[in-house]
Amino acid sequence: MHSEKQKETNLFIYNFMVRDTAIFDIIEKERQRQLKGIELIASENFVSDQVMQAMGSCLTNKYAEGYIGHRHYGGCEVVDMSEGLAIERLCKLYGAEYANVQPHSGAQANGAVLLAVLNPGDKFMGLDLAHGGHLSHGSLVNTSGLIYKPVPYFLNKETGRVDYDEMEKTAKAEHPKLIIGGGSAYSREWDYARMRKIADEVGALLMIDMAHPAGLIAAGLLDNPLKYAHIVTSTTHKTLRGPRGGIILLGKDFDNPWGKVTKKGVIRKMSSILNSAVFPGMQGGPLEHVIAAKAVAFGEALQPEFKEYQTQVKKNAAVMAQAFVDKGYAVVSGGTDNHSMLIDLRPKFPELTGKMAETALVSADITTNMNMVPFDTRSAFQTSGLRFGTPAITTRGAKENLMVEIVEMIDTVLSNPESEANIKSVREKVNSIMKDYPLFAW
Ligand code: DSN
Repeated sequence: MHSEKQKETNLFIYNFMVRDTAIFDIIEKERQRQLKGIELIASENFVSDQVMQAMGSCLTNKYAEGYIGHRHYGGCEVVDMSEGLAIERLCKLYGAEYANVQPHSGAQANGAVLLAVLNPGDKFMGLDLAHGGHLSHGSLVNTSGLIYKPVPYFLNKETGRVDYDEMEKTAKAEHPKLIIGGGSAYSREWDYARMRKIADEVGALLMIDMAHPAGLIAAGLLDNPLKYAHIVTSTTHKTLRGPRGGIILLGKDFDNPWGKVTKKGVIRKMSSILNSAVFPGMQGGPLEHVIAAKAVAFGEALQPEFKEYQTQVKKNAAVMAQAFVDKGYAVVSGGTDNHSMLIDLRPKFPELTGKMAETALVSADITTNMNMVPFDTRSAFQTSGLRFGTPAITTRGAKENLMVEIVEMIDTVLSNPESEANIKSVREKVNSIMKDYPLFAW
């Protein structure tokens, strides 16, 4: 028989020895999937080991509702330092004077902005989801569409680019309080100056969601929306290559008096309104371990190597889009200015849905996602398109030559998507190639 003391000791040792194999075996499976496959989802990336270490740190244990120096919990002096560093680095990266690094995601960041600048039922404009917009820019199944009144704008059918003339007409007819630019499946540079002009003409605020190209913008390879927009939001995990999360920045009109007037007649600054919209408006406690990981990622993005990486992301995307065109695929808008591209499968494979294509490619260890294309004739559950992006594969060291080879393999799969033998031979090739592209230093 063990004494009570011995039992306690045993229990203590047991807690340290018994591994939760149920979950850690699953994590290992995912690690292997990431290692052996070609990752082409435009919104994904592979973070550095330091970013992962910060996310897995003891900072996850800390509650810190509130903001630096004004928390609702004791013991926040240390997390105040890492949150401060995250804000300082982020502002330096984009030339901002205000940043909020607490949003748990891009959708939360966007939700907070809507909460800050709109009242329920107010009109705002965003790019239609099927034309490359985002769920949180006015989809009727999202709070943005459930609480407020979205008025979509669209791409031009001929050019596959945002139709700014139509946007202007709609804005003048509808008088939205806010216009949102940016999207999830739009491969072209935005005309922020034109959007700001339209917004000014109708008395609307301009918000740019730069989640997708944020890394390219940080590296100076695309125009910086902070020069034009009142408010800029982003995620931190796409081209920016940080942990999953969101951010909000104020643009060039930093704290001009377009804030709300309180009942006491005081004009509240927009920075203060946005902070209140994030907490306590949208969220409770910030994820301080993720905020520390954001700080690490922003620090990495300030290094010269980050610009080299982003330059390669952009080059790889241009070569990949051209390789698709050369193989007879319809690339929406004919190409890309950023890291992503949208393929309309209908001209080349009229019977092949995005869903079928995604499934066949995933079986060959090439990961992408089905996507609606502008003027799609199929539903969001089938779609006629595929979206591709180069941030993740470029992190693994891929250069232009591999892009051409990847498109060759994608074409082989899609030309015969029901053949197991065809898929197997591509998968073996993919797995063999990826052995030469390291991931996870540890
Ligand atoms: N779901 C993301 C994407 O894949 O683009 C956007 O938030």
